[in-house]
Amino acid sequence: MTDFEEKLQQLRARHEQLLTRKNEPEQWGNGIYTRYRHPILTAEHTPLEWRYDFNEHDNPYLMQRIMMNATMNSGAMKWKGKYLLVVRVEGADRKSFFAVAESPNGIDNFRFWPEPITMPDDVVPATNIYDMRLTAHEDGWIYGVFCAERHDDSRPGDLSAATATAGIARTKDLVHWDRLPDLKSKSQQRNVVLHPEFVNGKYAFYTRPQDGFIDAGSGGGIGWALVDDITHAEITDERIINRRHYHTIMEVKNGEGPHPIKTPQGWLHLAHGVRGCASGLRYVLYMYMTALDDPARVTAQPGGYFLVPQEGEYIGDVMNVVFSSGWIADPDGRVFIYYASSDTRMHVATSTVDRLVDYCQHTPQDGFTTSASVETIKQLIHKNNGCK
Ligand code: BGC
Ligand code: BMA
Repeated sequence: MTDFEEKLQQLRARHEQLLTRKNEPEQWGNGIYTRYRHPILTAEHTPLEWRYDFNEHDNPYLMQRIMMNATMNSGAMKWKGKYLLVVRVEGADRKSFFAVAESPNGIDNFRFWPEPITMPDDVVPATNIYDMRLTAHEDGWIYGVFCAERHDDSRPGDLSAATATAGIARTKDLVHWDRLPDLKSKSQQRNVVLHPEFVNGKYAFYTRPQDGFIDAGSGGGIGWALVDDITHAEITDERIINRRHYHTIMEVKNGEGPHPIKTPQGWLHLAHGVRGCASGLRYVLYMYMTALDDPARVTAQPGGYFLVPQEGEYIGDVMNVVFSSGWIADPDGRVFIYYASSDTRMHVATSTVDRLVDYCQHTPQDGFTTSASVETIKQLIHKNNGCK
């Protein structure tokens, strides 16, 4: 065996070891969900074939020819008995692309399919696409709705000026994707999510109108819009169903995560909230519920955050961020929450539908002032004292 062959063998063995590493639940949590010790996907999990040239003659030093930077913000669904993610993979060149990874149990042994997704372009090609939400819609198609970013050519001098639009594609097998025209909307849009059922016979979208590329500005929060024709999706009427609020975890921005989970008690929603602080923007996850007969009517809004970065999760490309665009509810009631930390790696936390509904219905609401929060704490103390 040559040196090269030996090095290659070691590389493959190490990679295989990483891919088959068993994940372990963390013992102490908040009772609401269980986190796991290891990230489920990192840049190192991407196939070696995507990164190395294995030809000894062409790559005598066995160097990475294409480096991968991150795996994050993934759509998720159960597919043929497997837990499947459409991962936002980002290369060293800052271009994101989508790639499918699957696991037999939802918590470890995630493995990428051999090739990234070839996503057809819309009429005006995007520079970058990211953060796909997957929806197996009752019309029989699997939809991917994602952000398509383009340079804002109305500001030619500004290299950071960009526009965010919702791209829409659909598939039956997650390999071949048909691109539909981007969502037409008066404002820019990111974090657009397709509801899995028809509502009044129409396609229903969670939206996030925003004034600029970064700023939600006058965009009041998570919106709701019904669309007649998904093949020419246009928002004509949009209303805000979950508002941002001063001095909360979602003061600056919020956005729908994956599409909500249907439960007998209503739709369970996972979303992200953003606030500004001295170290930049802080992204956390929160939950809310809406009515079964009206997915746009909020019925429960637990106060505060649901999940925030912890320990090593704080560190990464964009610090102090957790973001979720995918979760899977199993028929037995288990829920797999897939989240990325600091735009760098993917994690899982598990819970159950019952626990999440209980969390939404029995966590005190935000009273929006210190006095109200202290009252809420005192009520709990008094209740506990009464129990003695
Ligand atoms: C990045 C996204 C980010 C957005 C707004 C994009 O260029 O790819 O990750 O959410 O900018 O900051
Ligand atoms: C956004 C999101 C995510 C990202 C986050 C933090 O606006 O859409 O892509 O995780 O910023 O960078």
